[in-house]
Amino acid sequence: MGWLFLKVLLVGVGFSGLLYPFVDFCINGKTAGQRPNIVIILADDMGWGDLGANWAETKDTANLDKMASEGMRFVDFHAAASTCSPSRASLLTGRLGLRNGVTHNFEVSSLGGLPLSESTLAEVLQQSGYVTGIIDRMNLQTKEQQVALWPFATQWVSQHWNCREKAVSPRPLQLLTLLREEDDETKRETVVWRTCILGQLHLAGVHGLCKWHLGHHGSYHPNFRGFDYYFGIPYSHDMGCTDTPGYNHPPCPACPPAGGPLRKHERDCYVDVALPLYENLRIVEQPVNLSSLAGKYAEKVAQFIQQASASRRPFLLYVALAHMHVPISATPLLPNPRGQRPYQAGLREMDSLVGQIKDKVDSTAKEHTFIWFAGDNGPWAQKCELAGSVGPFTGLWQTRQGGSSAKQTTWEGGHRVPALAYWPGQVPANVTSPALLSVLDIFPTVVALAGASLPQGRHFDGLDASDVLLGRSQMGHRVLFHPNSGAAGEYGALQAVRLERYKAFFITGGAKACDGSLGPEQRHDLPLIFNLEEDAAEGAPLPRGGAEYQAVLPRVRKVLTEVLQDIADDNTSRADYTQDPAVTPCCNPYHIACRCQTV
Ligand SMILES: [Ca+2]
Repeated sequence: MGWLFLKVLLVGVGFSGLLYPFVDFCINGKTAGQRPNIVIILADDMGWGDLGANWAETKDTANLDKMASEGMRFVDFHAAASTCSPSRASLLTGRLGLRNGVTHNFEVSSLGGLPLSESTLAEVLQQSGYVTGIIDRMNLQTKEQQVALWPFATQWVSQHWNCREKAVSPRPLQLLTLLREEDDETKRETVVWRTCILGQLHLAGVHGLCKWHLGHHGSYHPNFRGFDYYFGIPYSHDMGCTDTPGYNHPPCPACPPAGGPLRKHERDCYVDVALPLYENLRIVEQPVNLSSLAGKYAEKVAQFIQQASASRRPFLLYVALAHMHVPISATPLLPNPRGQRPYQAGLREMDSLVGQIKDKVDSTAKEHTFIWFAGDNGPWAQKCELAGSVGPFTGLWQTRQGGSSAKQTTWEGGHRVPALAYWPGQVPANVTSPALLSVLDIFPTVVALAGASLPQGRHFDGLDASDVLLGRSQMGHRVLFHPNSGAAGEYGALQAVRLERYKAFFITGGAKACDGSLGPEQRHDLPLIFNLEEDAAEGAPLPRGGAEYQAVLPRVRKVLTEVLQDIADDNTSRADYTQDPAVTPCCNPYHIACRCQTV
């Protein structure tokens, strides 16, 4: 076993930086100065009106407002769905949930995640050279061998990765013991290579730092979806107890103390299992300390950007923030002359974190880095004063019927999100773009900017918006489809259609509102059609007998029929939504709330 152990050490040492000058030398000639670094920052449950540059009533986003003045602000930018998992799945695949299979949220005990048949943005950039290709240069294997053995390596790691015993990756000796049972030498090498990367690589080109929420079990973990390094929480931070629960509505209790009794389930609260914080496959803190999470993210981002930019290799950094989802962190509230309201304090904390990321980019790789900031869906209205602002997009027709017109709905308040692009010298400064764009466009646009190729054999719903971003065009989508996300109809079904300035609803329904009301689900064979340019609040649909309605109706029906046919002809995936309590992340099953801390 001596040779194998030496290789483990060699790879580990290489990734930890001691062989870095050698690796750097090998790679620079190929990529230096040619392709931009990409930073994608995704805010959670942030309202369109939570961005001061969008909505003057908001005074808590000084850093984001500055980024808007130095870059491009999109005022008609949309989530790909109006709830977490499907919106994120579409960001990473460029495809609607009907194609990629993710139509609603995954749970703490979900066995599945984003289907493995889908290619993620990270995987595409990894294959195009954004991953360093260090292994080739270490002469462990050819790329073809790695690819051929990848399914085996993935399967092996998922079989041997036991969350209750932490990961195998930081334990090379344990790994070697397990590997003794594998006869095939090449397979052994692949596993060693892969697990070393997952456990040791801190200098990789593709970096995920985030709330993932696309499956955490086995092969669905981000480390197996193209991210060489992962630091973050596996799902929303209200899906597990913590010691500092922060602000929620209704409030949730802290995790039970050591030796405490099991408590009764409380409605809308997870009380039995603590929220984990991962570094790669390993749980490094459970429960996560929400008060220090933003600081940890800032530290990891700065570390990564510093190391990656020093190498002059292009990198992808995906930062999916916990902000502005509830619970709002109990961080000591930042000074606020207008009072100490938790949501506004949380907004300022998020703004400060984004400012720190931008400052780090500016001081290290300003001319070579493209930052794209966007929201994943609108505010969660049932959280009352802990929900954000929809700005002018109040969804009046729906709120008159009862229920909310924000998160989980296809009304503008749930679907239209803040978005900014920043790249000094490339993206024009202080420009407001009215182009109709979407989170779906991030995938094809970033692939184009990176000089990579779209995966073959599937259709995409996003478009390459690089001409818009670079100030060469105002042309966004003519048509955009909004999938149902929990408030009405079947999950993922396309029953709201955006066509230029018009929007048609074939189904309506309100999400749970602050007052507890739920708008009734209503189907409209003759759709409600709104003219958003004249009626941003979606208060009064066009009269069905009017000429404008009659002109728009056949066009809407035509594009809807066309997209459904296109999806029927496409290679589509199906997500596994089954649950098994055994896959609940738990670093210490002997503690009632799975408590541990290793950092
Ligand atoms: Ca969300």
